[in-house]
Amino acid sequence: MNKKIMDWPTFAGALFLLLSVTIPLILFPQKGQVIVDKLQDIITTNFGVVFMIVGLGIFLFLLYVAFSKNGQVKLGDKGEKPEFKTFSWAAMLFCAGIGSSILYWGTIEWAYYYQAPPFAVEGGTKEAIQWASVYGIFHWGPIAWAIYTLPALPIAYFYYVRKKPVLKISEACRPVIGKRADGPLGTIIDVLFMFGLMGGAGTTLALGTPMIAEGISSLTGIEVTLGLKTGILIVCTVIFAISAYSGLKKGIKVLSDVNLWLSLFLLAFVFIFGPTKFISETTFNSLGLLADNFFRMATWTESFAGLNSIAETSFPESWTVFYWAWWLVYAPFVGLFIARISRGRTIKQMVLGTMLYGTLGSVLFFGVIGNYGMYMQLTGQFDIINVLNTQGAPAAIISVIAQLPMAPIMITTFTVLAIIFLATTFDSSSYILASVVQNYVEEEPLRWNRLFWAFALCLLPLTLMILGGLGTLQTASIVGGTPLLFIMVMLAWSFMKASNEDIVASDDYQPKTINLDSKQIKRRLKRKKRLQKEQEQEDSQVS
Ligand code: NM2
Repeated sequence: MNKKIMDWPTFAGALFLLLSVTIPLILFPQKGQVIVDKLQDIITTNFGVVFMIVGLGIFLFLLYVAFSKNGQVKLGDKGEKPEFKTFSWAAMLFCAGIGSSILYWGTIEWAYYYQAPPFAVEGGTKEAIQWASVYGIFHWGPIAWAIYTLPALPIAYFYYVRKKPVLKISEACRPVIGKRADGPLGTIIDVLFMFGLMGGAGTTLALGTPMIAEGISSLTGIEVTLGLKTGILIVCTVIFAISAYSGLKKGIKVLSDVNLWLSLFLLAFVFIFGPTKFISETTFNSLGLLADNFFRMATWTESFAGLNSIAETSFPESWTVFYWAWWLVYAPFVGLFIARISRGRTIKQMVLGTMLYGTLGSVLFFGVIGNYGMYMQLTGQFDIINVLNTQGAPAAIISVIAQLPMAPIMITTFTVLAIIFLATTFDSSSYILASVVQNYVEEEPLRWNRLFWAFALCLLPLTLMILGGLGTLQTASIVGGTPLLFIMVMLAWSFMKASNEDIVASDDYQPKTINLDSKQIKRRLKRKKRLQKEQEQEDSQVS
C-alpha cells in the first residue's frame, strides 16, 4: 500500500472519536444514558436557537445567491448543456439525500404531532390534526433542502468553474482558511465532518433497523430481539460489501434504481387503493398551511414556556432543532453528490431545483403514506396511536402498511425497500468517509478503506440500539451536527469569496453590480486597472 495515498491523521482522528464515544457507552450503558441525556439537554436548550437561526439563514442566503450575480454562474463551460435531464437529475438528487428514514417518519411522524402538537395546541384536537399533517413536510421541506444545497455551492464551483475537484470539506474551505487547510485546522474540519456523518448515519441506521426487524417479524413470526437487529445491520453491510468488493460498480446503481421504482410503486399503490380523495385534499391543504405559516414555524422557539404557567413542550428542541442537525450532518456529503450531478446547470438552477424538487419528493411521501395512516386513525378504522404508545414506532409503522390490501406483499415491498435503502446508506457514507481519509482518490477510494468504514458505521447504531429511546438516537445527530454550524458558515463564505473574486476579475464585469465596499474587491480592481495600463503601454511600445 502506498503510504502517501492515506491521510493517516484524519483517519486516526475520526476513528479515535468514534471509539471514544461508542466504547464507554457500550461498557457503561446506564451511566452513559444519563450523560447522553444531559448532553442533549445542554446543546438544545443553549444552542437550539442557533440551529434555528442557521437553518433559516441558510434558506435566505440561498435565495439571495440564486437571484444575485453569483447565481448566474454556469457550472461548466459557456454554452454547455446540463449533463442530466431535469427528471433524472431530480430523481438522483432525491435518492441521494433520502434514505430509509423517509419510510419511517413519512409513515408515523404525524402521530407524534397529533398527540403533542406545537403552538400550545391541545393534543388530539381538530387543530392538532392540521399541524400533524403539515409539520412533517416542514421538517423535510425547503429549509431542510437548503441545508443540503449549501455545501454544493463551493464544491460545484471549484469543480466546474475553477476546475479543481474537491473531495474534502477542508479543501472547500480553502478560500477562507488559506494554507491552514493543509495543517491541523484542515484535519480538524475533516474529522468533525466525518464524526457528524457517522452520527447522522447512526441515527438513520438505528431507526431503520428496528423497522426492518418489525417487518420481518410480522412476515415470519420471528420475535424482534437485539440479536435479530444486529443480524440485520450486518446483513445490510454484507450486501453492500459483496457488491463493492466483487467490483460490481453497477451493483449499487442497480440497487438505487430498484429503490426508485419500488418507492414509486408503493406510493402509487397507497394513493390508488387508499383514500385517494382525502390524500389529495389533505396534501394540497398542507401546502397552503405551510406557505402561510412558514416563517412562524421556522422561528418558533417556545420562548415563553415556563413563564406565567405556560406549559413547556420542548417541541422545537425535540423536533426542529433535531431535524436541522440531522440534515446538517448529511449536508456536506449530499452536497458533494449534488455538485457532481449538476454540471451544465447554473448555480441558480441548482439551488432552486434542489429546494423545489427535494421538497416535492418529501411532500409525496408524507402526503401519501402519512395521510393514509392519519385517515385510518381519524375514521376509527385502525388505532395506530394505540400501537405506537404500547408497542413502539416500528410496530406502528408496519401495522399501517399491514392495513393495505394484499398486506403481505406490501409489507415485503416496504421491508425490502428499507433494506436496500440501508445498504445504500452504507455504500454512499462509507464511500465518502473513505475518500476523506485519503489524500487523493483514483477513480474510487481504496477497497479495504471503504469496507473498513462500512463496518465502522455499524458501531454507533449498535450502541444506540443498546441504549434505546428516541432521544438517544436524536442526540447522535445533534452532537454531531453542532460543529457543522460553523463549518456551514465557512462553506458559504468560501463560495462568496471565490465567486466574487472571479466575477470581479472577469472581462464582462460591471462594477455597479457588486458590493464595492469589500476591501478585497477594491484591491482587485486596482490590480486589474494596473494590468490594463501595463498592457496598453506594452501595446503602444510594440506599435
Ligand atoms: N435526513 C434526510 O436516513 C435518511 O433517510 C437519510 C435523513 C437527513 C432526515 C437522511
